[in-house]
Amino acid sequence: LLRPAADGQRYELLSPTAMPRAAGFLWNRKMMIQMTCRGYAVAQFMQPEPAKYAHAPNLEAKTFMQPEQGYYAHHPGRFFYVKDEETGELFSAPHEPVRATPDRFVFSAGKSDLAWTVEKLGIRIEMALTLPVDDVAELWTLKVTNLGSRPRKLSIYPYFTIGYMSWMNQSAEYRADLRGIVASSVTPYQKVADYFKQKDFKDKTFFLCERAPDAWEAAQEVFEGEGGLHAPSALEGESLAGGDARYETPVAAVQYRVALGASASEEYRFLFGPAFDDAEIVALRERYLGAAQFTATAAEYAAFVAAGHGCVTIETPDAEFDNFVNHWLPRQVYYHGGVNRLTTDPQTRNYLQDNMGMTFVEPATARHAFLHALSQQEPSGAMPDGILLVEGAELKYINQVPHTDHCVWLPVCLKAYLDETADWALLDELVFDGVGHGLTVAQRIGRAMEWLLKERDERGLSYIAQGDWCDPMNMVGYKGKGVSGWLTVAAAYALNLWADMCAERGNDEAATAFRTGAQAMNDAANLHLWDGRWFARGITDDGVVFGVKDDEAGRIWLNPQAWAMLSGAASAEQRAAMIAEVEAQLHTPYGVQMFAPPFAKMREDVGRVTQKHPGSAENGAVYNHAAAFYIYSLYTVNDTDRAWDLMRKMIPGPDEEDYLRRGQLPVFIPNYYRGAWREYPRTAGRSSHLFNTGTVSWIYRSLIEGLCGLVGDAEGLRIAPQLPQSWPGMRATRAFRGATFDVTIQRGDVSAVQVRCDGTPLPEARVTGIEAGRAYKLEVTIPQGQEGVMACKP
Ligand code: CEZ
Repeated sequence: LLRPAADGQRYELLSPTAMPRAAGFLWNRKMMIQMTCRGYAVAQFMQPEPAKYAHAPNLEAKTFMQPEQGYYAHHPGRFFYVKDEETGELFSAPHEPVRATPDRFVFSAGKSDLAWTVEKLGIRIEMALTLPVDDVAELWTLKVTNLGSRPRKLSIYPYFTIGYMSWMNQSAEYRADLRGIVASSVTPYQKVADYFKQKDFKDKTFFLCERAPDAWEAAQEVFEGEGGLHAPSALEGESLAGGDARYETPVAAVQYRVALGASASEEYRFLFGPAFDDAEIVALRERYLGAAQFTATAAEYAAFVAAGHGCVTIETPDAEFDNFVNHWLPRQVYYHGGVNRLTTDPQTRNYLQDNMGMTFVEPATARHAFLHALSQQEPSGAMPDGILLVEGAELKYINQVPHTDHCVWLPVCLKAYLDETADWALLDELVFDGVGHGLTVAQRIGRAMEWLLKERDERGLSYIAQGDWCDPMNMVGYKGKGVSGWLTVAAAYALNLWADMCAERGNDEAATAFRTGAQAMNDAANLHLWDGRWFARGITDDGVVFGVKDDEAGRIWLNPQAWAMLSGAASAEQRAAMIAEVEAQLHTPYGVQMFAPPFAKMREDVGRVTQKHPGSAENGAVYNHAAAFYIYSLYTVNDTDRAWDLMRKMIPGPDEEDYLRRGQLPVFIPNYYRGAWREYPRTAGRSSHLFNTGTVSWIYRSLIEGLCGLVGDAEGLRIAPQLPQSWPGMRATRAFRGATFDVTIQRGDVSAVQVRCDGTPLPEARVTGIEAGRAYKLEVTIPQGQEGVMACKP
């Protein structure tokens, strides 16, 4: 059904029906495309706001990418119909729209291309997609092979949907001069001001052919006719009619009539994407559309993706896990840090956490992002709800809803950056805000921490306003009084981290002040939110504590427990109780739920989260971002086996049953798997297929700092691996501060971690005086049944 290929560089799925939504994604500096194994596609590019060049058949709402995308027959996609001219038989690759059972099917997700092989009627279709690095265009290769020994007569019809472009103006025609179909439209608007904003939009969609086609059709309805997409009427005739679309839904369909001798094959290349005008189309055609250009572009794009390889590769007893970590996890981290989820105003917490991950992949980008975010700090010390990335960007959608957690992420994410780079000079950089006011990074973070201390009620708990990390928890505090239990301990954690950094810089006075503040918050959490076995989630505007044992729904939430471990609010005894309750109430075979039981109806003093479908997204799914916090927190308290178990469950597989249930290839972590495991077992475990998620930064960090235990400090690299009990050892190659560490970890009769560096025993499990450019060999011995030392200490 499923297998890694090319040394883990690719993943292959051998059925178009077993996991119909299984998908891969590609992105470059300006665009992203996600494609399912069956040929459906969702693509977006930035101009600078996200836009589409292949649309749904009706006008789409434009907001964030949706989880569990529904696909339907007319969904945007890239397809090739194949007709046997002699028998009239028809199939299509990769699978849609004809849905004929193939003789052989391979969907192969690569890191820098997506490829399919489909065999049917003695014909092999190979199709492949790659992208350029800096332009918005899809580079498609199609190879058609006659697998038999008799000559064949075929018609091949690329069918690239363009869809409903605009209610104001849309059309399409074949352009012999450009050798392709060009659709034109006007992005709809009503306000005059929008005319000026939109007049330079790329409102054309082109489908260019390297080889001139024999015929074409540009009107979707004419192509489909009465036959429907399974057997379009236009394919009944010898030749497509050569039609155009005049205020009709456009399509790019062309026809090649081809005679193939025994074992012969033909190759075709196409370019698909948006453009402003003919001149741009001509330029793109010249730049990309040709065999040599395709080869060169594919190599450049592969190099672009390969640059995001991350800082660690591992070899453990779990080969599938290694494969995911070595090839796919850093790729997803790199995607986030590179294009910020294709928005111009990423939520501040997302921007900071995505760049926390980028610390391990491209630290210079992370550094720049931290400075950029701080330049938008408000005079009060608050961080805005979103970070504007380009001139003219605006805070939209969720960023118009006031959330109170954004300051927390500054020290949390910076801590990872400083541990990795020891770039303490960053804290002295001057950052100017919008009104030209200059403060150093350290001063700005200090202000953010003071803001967190200030935004508390008389009990010392943090106000939630209309949301904290949990976006849709919008009605706990909309009247101005409700507080967040999670935010209270998260702020305490942030304050403690910042206090440590102040101390490291010799500012003991600030360190003491912030530590005292953190203690006060932890105390307040204990006084008002400890519910006997776990911490409550918050207190509503009307003073109702929720996330407690008497609650029918939303009884126990993961976030307050995870962060109470990080902040130090939880004693060892409390920790043991919380962890036991989390295990009993929240663990599922697919990971740990964000809370339980899910809400079955609206709770007006909690908000929108309770209206989501039970078990989806924040309403009691295995919401991986929250699970990742918990995993990280478990590593900080050396709960090694539990951390490992949950981390492993975040990746689909390795057995077939699990793949089928998740419905996803192990090439990314989705934002959630369906939860409501007790209430709706049929759908539990199903992947959202949404690869935008803060999860990956935290899992990469947990892997490096927790499992491998190879974490930096101001002077060097500390070594404190936390291997699952069942592992006798592992190997890791870790790039760190310009040096390379080849690390072998084994169990032995030692009572604490012992390290030999290039054959010489080290006095402590830490390498200092690291020289960039040098290769170090570390032999690490960890205790049998090791309880370990805290690598990522809270
Ligand atoms: O958004 C994510 C946010 O991008 O939800 C997380 C939050 O921490 C991230 O910053 C948890 O709430 O508004 C909503 O209901 C949704 O919750 C979405 O916005 C959600 C989606 O994953 C967006 O991609």
